Amino acid sequence: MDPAYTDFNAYHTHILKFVNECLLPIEAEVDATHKVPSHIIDQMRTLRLFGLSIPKKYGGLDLSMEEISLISMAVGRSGAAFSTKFGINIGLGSRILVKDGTEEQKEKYLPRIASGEDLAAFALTEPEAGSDAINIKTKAVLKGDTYIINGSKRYITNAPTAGIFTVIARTGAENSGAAGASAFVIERGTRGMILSEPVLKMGEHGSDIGSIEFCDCSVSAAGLIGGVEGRGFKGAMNTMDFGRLFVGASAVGIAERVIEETVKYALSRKQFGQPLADFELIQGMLADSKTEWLACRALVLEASRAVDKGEKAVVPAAAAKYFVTETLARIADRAVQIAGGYGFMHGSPMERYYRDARGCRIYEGTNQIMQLVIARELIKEMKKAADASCS
Ligand code: COS
Repeated sequence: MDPAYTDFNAYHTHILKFVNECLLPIEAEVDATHKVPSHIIDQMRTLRLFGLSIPKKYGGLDLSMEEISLISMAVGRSGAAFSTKFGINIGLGSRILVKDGTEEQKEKYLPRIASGEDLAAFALTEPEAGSDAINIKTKAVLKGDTYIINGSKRYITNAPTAGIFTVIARTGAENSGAAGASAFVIERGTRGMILSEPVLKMGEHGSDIGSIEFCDCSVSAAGLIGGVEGRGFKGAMNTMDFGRLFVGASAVGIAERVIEETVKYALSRKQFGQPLADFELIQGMLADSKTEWLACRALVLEASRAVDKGEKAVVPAAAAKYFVTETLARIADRAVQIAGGYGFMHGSPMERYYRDARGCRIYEGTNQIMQLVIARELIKEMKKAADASCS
């Protein structure tokens, strides 16, 4: 094995070099064409990015959460479309299999996901169930040894191109809540699974999002993850804790880059006979961005270390996602403000960062859901402590 993959610091340096030399120069092209070139995906495969979190036994690198966050920050410097290419394989598209899958399922699918041979997708969201994820309507009915799946999924990252799908569907009655939702692993090309073309988005061009229609889609019972019904919702929520931390870490990378490009611009653009960077009101905005960025980075790393120590990830992950993506939005907004007319023009990097930053506050759970998740846990803990002191 390449020694770069066994020494984390060397690996990190290697990834940063790849980002700076291969990804940054093509950002504008990817934004304009909505496509990440296939040779870049091949390079990502060679760099083992698709297997960062997956156990070594199945071909992954099995990095710690802190290490994954550092790599995500590094790739995040080049914008969210590149991070998303491998982000689903290491998170939403593999976590349920890693945690709950049978050995047979792991051996069949994880090596393909870890190598990047197949892109992965995670299908939870529906036309009528996004934030209200517990109320999914897609139904899976067991007939003999086959599940017949019917329903629709929306806004699914990688759906147009993925080879392996984790799909959450209802195996229980309509009002069966979390206990009635199950997770399935389904391969591209399965009869009755219809994939849309990529839909156009405000930002993150190059990361494909599409919808899925299940019309009497037949999935062998061997596709029920873990072979047990009713684990799908909790598996999905658990997976999302990882996804939220990943989004937070990538957003730290994007914010770092936005600040760098803004300072460069402020040094190069002159007004009233001096560079923008010499004006104290501009300096105030730059200082705010840098200070907030430092807090974001510290929060993500602290949350990642908590996960590595085995602490409950729900609050650290939601807090990291919430705080960092709201901060990124402010940093991107200041970047447009500092760049003035240039920042407002289509095609300027500031305009692209601004559009890219917007999605992070929505996906993997809106930031309003993050607030709910954090507050509910806080209240639950306080009530538990109060009950314990009374008894
Ligand atoms: N890990 C493991 N289990 C979890 C969990 C987590 N992070 N979060 C919730 N659960 C469990 C709960 O413990 C509960 O189990 P019990 O029934 O055994 O008590 C069950 O799942 C249902 O949870 P809850 O009662 O909190 O469900 P609600 O419908 O009230 O609320 C929210 C759940 C709103 C927090 C959830 O639906 C959510 O996060 N929605 C956003 C979904 C999302 O992120 N969508 C983005 C698209 S997918 S990329």
